Amino acid sequence: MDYLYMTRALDLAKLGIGYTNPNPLVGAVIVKDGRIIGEGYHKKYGDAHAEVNAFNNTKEDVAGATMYVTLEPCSHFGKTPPCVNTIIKKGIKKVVVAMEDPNPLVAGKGINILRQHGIEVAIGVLENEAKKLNEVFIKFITTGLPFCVLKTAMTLDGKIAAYTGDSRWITNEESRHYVHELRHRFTSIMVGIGTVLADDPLLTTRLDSIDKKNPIRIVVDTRGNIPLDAKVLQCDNNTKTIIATTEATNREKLKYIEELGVEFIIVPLKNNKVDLSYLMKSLGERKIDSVLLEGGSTLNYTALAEGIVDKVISFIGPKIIGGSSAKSPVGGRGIPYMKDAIFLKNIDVFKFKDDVIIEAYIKKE
Ligand code: AOF
Ligand code: ZN
Repeated sequence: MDYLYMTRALDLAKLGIGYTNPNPLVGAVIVKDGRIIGEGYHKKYGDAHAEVNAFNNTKEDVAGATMYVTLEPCSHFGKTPPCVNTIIKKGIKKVVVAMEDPNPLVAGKGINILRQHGIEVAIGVLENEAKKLNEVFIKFITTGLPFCVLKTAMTLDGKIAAYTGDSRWITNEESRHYVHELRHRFTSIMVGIGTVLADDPLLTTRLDSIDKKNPIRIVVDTRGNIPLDAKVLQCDNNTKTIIATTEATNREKLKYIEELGVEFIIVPLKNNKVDLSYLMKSLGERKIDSVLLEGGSTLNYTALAEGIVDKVISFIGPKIIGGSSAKSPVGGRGIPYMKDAIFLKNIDVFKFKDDVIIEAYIKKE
């Protein structure tokens, strides 16, 4: 039964996807006499924590009940008072948590306090699932750096466009819908200037439901080559853009871009390009916890070579187009020998109709 209730708590946590960043996705279920008497989840950054919402969503007496929560209850005064205090006060008898809170402010303290107050605590029910759900939070809270996912789409023969440049479409509608869900989920989306010049993309989230969120658009543009009429420079309250550039860019142009409501970050040069590791730190300082990297091939290679990528999501459309000049998802100089390749682990393969999707994590020493 523990698994069943925790599965429910995880499903509740998922309802917060896209709204809680940089805070975690958390769900909680209160069970008494074999019955769920309260449920809650963290709905939005800065709002009440999941545990408090679960208490608020029951009219029954919770004394003696068990609480299932996907993350260790907090013990610190943040935007809200510590959840452990409420759990103790309400007379909860047992707490089942999926994973310890990686937040150094909590990190086991919540569990200890509960135990000191005679509350039984069980840890690790559906731990892997909970960790996967909060992979962004885990990286961000422990390193201050955004979790970076490289998303690519290619034909079966490894091309991202035909030799003419035509690329609409490589993947099917279901795959493209999933990409828009990712855009909703991620705080930012990053492209290189080459992609802006070639495709003039909008990089917004296009999903039917109205309350979907647009990611902050980050354009890596070392020399400030972005055309002033590029679609990504059209900003409003829901669609922000950051240009990551260097001292090489003309100040007047940057001033003009700033007047359009676009922010820019001056980043040092590394090998004549924007230093991506530095950029990641700057984005982290701006509370940007996640980056969906959508290429093109030059930026993808630099990002992989610099070690900023954590995860890869590769879409493969069942088509073949050939052409030795047609580009592949990762370009750049390339790695000279197989032994030096970037290796992947924890490979997951699934399909949307006939498109094959591979999700995997970068192996880091
Ligand atoms: C959440 N929602 O449901 C739980 C959290 O910024 P604060 O003050 O809301 O505190 C955020 C921290 O609280 C977060 O980093 C995590 O350690 C802990 N638990 N946070 O946003 C929740 N349970
Ligand atoms: Zn809390």
